[in-house]
Amino acid sequence: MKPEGFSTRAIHAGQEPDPQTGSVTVPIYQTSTYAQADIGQHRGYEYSRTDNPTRSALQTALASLDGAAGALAFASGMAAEATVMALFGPGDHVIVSDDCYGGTYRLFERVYRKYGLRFDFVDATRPEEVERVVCPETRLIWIESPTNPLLKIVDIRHMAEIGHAHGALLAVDNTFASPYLQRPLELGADIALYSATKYLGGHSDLVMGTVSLADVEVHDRLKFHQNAIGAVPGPMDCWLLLRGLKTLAVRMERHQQNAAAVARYLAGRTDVVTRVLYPGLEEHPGHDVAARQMSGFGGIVTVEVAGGLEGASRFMRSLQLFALAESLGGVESLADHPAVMTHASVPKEAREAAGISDGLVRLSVGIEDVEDLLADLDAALNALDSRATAVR
Ligand code: P1T
Repeated sequence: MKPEGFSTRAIHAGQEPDPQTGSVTVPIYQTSTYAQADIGQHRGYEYSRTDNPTRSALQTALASLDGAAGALAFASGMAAEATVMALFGPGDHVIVSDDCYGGTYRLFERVYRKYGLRFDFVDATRPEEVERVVCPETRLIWIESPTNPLLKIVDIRHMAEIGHAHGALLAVDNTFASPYLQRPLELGADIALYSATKYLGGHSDLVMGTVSLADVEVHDRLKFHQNAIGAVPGPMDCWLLLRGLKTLAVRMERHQQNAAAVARYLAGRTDVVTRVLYPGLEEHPGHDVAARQMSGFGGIVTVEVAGGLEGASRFMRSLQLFALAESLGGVESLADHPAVMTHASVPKEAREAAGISDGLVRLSVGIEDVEDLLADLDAALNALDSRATAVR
């Protein structure tokens, strides 16, 4: 049989009908423990922190989608990150792409630095910057691509080459692309990590994280830490994520179709829009690399409006369909203000140096009818325009 396609695996991998009842969806094994026939005689399941059948099904599906040796699920994206970082110890050096989720910056700088890890934040879109700081103690290169919130594109294959030449692993936070649009392990990365809260779940109804591993030895070490630390998701959330995965491909197609239309529209509003960031726009500096390593450009568009914080605030308040909220990747459209909301934990100087200005608004373009989304944006920008004109 020829290898199955992405959507087929999303729906079937690890999800065969239940042998006992024929249930076509994986049962929610809402149990903490498992009866043993005799001391130490169990059927692969002893205790649900260690393993749970609903979580096992999910992990099998995730590994299949990423072409991984194995995958592991966690209670949140941050729990996944924290557990990955627990693989490292005092004196280990980590290179991080400078534009990353604010919580990632906070975890590394405010938590793991205390345990003797050293972090260098660099612009990974410039590989020479990574080469400049890499050293014999470098154990990990950590990148996002596209980055949150500036949608910078980092050349994953090139980062893997640099890392491996120095004996370091490459981890890619692939939250923004999802495995449907980009598969970091196929490009040479060792670890692909997700805030599954976003596109994988897709319905803004759960908080979870997942990690896919290229190598079985790294997988086994991370599984040891998953059990030892214990930041695991419950079976109900694993089931919701399994359900979300089944429609990942169709949702991503629609997300990016709508996002491309939104980006094109915003790029035409030069009267009140000062910057539009979307890797699908030819003028985006990462467009060529994105076209090479992704099969589409994703559903996030970041825009800078005139008038700084006041302009952004007026624009966001005027939106009717886009909810003013943190997070992204759900079916409904959301608007986030990185400087005050998701990236407030990044110091102001670091934010500004990276280009996260007060006028910046991150749009998670949902799968609603695109005409309605464009009309909503149009009305909100017009409100901005008339107020700006009135002030003048
Ligand atoms: O929120 P949680 O599931 O713990 O995932 C953290 C995380 C990790 N990586 C990336 C790229 C992320 O965007 C996030 C979470 N981000 C938001 C909540 C946000 O609105 O950007």
